Amino acid sequence: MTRKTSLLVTAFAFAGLLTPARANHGLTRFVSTDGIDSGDCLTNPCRTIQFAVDTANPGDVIWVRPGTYNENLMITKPNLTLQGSGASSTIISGDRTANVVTVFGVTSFTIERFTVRNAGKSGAIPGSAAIELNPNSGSAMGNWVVRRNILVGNGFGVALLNSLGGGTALIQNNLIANNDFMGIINIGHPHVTVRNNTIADNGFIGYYEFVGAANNIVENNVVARNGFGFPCTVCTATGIVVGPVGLNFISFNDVFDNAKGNYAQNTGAGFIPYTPSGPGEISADPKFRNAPYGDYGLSLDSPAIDAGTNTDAPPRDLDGVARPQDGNSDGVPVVDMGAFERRAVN
Ligand SMILES: [Ca+2]
Repeated sequence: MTRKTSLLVTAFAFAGLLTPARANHGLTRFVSTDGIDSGDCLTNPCRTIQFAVDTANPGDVIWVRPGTYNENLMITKPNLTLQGSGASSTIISGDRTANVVTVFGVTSFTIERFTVRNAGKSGAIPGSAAIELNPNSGSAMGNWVVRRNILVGNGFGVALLNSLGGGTALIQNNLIANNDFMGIINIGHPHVTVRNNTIADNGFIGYYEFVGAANNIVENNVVARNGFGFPCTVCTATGIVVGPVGLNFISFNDVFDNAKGNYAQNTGAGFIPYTPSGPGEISADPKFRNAPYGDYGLSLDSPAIDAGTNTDAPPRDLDGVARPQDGNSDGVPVVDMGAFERRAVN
């Protein structure tokens, strides 16, 4: 190889290093409240997320700039990523009649860093969800990711419907609060990980699994004060309700003050109470900073601080704070339970 050829090869190698995202994830398309719904959303941002979704190819990333987007999204294209600019600043607000984000008949999908609110709430269960992930018939679940979102003011936070097996789902670092019915409903999906979420003040049940859900991990969550908004005469718990006991892994959660009890097994014929055998479970007031005003961060004396497991813990919290922090100043940084990591005091 001549020196000139070698330099060229080096130059192309560096060019490759500079553009790995495009090679791995398709194109990045942009949406902004001052955009226009025309073209391809690549150079000039579009106005609506739905237009960008309809324009995208499978594997694309749709980057949404701060603002409020009054939309009910229907996504039937595989392997898209909806990327907000931060949950507190990037809001998808539904019309209060239906799901806000419906992902239907596709395998893989990622949504992160949005507030999603105003799904339909009226009418009988099941109502509508902030985010419904529904593989429908003919498409096994691939990899679903719901990460670092705020899901408030809906019927359900996250609804995983129509299990067909296969694939995984990760629901991580979300605040799921003040929804009328359930925080998370899982209709029989296996291989679901529910980690470091704050699931509180939902009207009916915090996390609910239907019979058949197995090999699921529920850890490092705060599940508190669910079940006070909706009457349930057969419920023996409104905190965490699992399918088959012994095939799911419940550990390092703070499950506290749920209206009808904290844990139950759903047998299909009814609920029976049980106590999870996993380590690290506590039931104590998580001491949110100011929940009535939407601040579900942890007060200095919260028992959820440094009480999770660092194993497989996410590297950041909902707000982007690095995990783990040494929140109790004992010299050992340990991840907090819930969606918010309290910063160490130096
Ligand atoms: Ca900590």
